[in-house]
Amino acid sequence: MAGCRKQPEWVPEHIDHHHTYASEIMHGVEGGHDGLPGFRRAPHAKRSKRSILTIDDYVQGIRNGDKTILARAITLIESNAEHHLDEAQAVLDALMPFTGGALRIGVTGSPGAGKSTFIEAFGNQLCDCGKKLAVLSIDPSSSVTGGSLLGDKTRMETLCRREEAFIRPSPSAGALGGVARKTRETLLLCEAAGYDLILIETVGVGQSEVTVRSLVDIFLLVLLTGAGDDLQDMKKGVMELADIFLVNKADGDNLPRARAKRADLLLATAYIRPATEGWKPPSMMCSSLTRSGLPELWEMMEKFETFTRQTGVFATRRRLQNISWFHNLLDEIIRKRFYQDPRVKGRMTDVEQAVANGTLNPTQASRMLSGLVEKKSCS
Ligand SMILES: Nc1nc2c(ncn2[C@@H]2O[C@H](COP(=O)(O)OP(=O)(O)OP(=O)(O)O)[C@@H](O)[C@H]2O)c(=O)[nH]1
Ligand SMILES: [Mg+2]
Repeated sequence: MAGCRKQPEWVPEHIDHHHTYASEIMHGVEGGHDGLPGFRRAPHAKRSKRSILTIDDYVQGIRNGDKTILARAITLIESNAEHHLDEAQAVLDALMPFTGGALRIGVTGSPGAGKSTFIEAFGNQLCDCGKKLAVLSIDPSSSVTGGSLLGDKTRMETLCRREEAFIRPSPSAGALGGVARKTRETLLLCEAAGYDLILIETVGVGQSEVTVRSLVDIFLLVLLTGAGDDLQDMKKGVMELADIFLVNKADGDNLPRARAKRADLLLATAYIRPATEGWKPPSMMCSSLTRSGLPELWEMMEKFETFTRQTGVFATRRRLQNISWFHNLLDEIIRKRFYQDPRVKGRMTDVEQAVANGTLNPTQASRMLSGLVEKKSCS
């Protein structure tokens, strides 16, 4: 191997190449691991244990109610990778004829109101009655706390294990618009898989409940008893989204407080504009621990569904939701094309700087940049 020895890299170039040094560098091994002849993965070798699914595998699997395939399809939908987009949309397109059959229920309320515990109890009751249900969640705070998934897994422990139930936590933290789109598409996949009820849980901390309202047929507001959720402080806007008010934790020492809260609600709801035309939102009580009030709640939901189907509000709401979904998708495409346009990209930093320095006002700047793209479409 002596002939293979190289001078160390730090040696100046003019130094005699035959000089010897305390340290020498040897050529590295060539070929594969341990110097064995080069090893290349055979082209047909399996890269992962997960089999690759075709569009048809996804579609058939979901139609057959295969939860593993459903979960993988949702992961595909949630992927932000460009190359997954076409595949995900092909799966969704093929399944669209089988969607729309479920009752979509939104569940919102302040943090700790008992939403997950309620879904666990209510979900079990519905499964006992022969229903199949999927639970999805939108948690805008999950990027901060990171704990919601763990919390929900322990809160929905029995529901998790039931054959008739499918539970999927928040797609991903980040832009709510993106989460909403993914949740909608996930909801459609669950419908194609044959779930009769889709429950979407969200923490009522702002925009997320408006988003959920745009995805569901019926909207439930879960309220805390006692000191929490003071109706005076609660935003009127949030109350105007609800079809049913539910005072949870109506058990034990808390029962008198729950009753008082319900009485307050009855007064407060007399002055709000109902979310659903012709429907006066009822105020109900339940306990997710003792399960009291849950059968009555389901009866009320059935009544709501019958009422809205008869009046046509159900169908109208879904049509309007489809239109707004279409506009959201269109906005997304237009935005993406705009920001990826090479001319916009090329000028963006300069224009931003000019706006920051005050040499260009934001109105001029935005008109100027958007004008670049408009010119393109005219030519
Ligand atoms: N006494 C009583 N406690 C309840 C009831 N429902 C929920 N809790 C308790 O309230 C706490 C919060 O419950 P969760 O179900 O996690 O509440 P959540 O609204 O899902 O909370 P976030 O997802 O964090 O917003 C837990 O300690 C539950 O055990 C109920 O009906 N009665
Ligand atoms: Mg929860």
